[in-house]
Amino acid sequence: MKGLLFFALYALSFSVHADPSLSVSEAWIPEAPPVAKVMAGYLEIKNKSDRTIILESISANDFERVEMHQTIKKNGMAKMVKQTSIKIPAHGGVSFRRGGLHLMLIGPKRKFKRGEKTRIILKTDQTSTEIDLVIKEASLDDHSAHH
Ligand SMILES: [Cu+2]
Repeated sequence: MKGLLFFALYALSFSVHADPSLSVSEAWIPEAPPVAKVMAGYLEIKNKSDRTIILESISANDFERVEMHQTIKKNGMAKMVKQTSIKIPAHGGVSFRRGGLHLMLIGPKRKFKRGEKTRIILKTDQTSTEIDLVIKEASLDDHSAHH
């Protein structure tokens, strides 16, 4: 109950700001063991505008830092490469999903239960957008297997 109240107050402490040219869907985090030092984050971003938007950085209150990673296969090994920025083409989109481009949520500052949300802030070359990621059950092909 105490946790719930904390979570409610926490959620209220933000004012949502969204860039109308971006639409975000399927934003989620696979549930990880409480000892996990890093979690993966997935989302779909659409750019509804007529110009390319550059995603420059991501921040979150619940994590020490958030990185954008690209998983690449080299000599049969999966390797993650940190991305400094991501281009979201005009009238196009970018998918952060398992086995490809993904968010790396590093140093969780609290525990997450299934169904809870955590807010991240996408900073682009135009503005910033706050979105909520939902903690969901991780399926068998969990990203954390390659960490
Ligand atoms: Cu990664």
